[in-house]
Amino acid sequence: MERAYIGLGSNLAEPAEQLRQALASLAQLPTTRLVSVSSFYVSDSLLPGQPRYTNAVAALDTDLQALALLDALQAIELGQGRERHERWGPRTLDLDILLFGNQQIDEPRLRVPHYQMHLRAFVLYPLAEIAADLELPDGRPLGELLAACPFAGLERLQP
Ligand code: ROI
Repeated sequence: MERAYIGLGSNLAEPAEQLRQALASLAQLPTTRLVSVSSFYVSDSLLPGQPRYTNAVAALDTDLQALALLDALQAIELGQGRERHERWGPRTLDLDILLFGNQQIDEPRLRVPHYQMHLRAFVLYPLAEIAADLELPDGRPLGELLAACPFAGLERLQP
């Protein structure tokens, strides 16, 4: 069994509702337990001209292999109307495997840890809420990444 951390994001069609639906689907995954969920956070898109994103992070304990989990996450995205037009385009739902235990995965379909998580306040701050003492597989403490990534621009929603 591995502890996986999933980044959730949406900037279309009632983003907070999209996240709630996605969390309900994560809780139903086979051989998987939804362990904890961060608050929801709103922030501007990293790309100008897009609606603002709502983001959160969830912790799962799962017996699925990483690629099977990726398949399951993509099925949830599609089930919630995700359409892939342009890369980094607006989306109803984005589910990213941020961390998968201590595994470092480098495959065409999946890189873990997520290659930009250390730069993204909308990933690091919700992650810290549910896993303050986390270390990345390379040994870097989450607190060190947070110290280099200002909270500025994140708005934490009341649960
Ligand atoms: N910006 C924010 N704030 N949140 C996201 O989830 C997000 N996802 C993206 C891009 C377009 C890079 N910007 C984002 O894919």
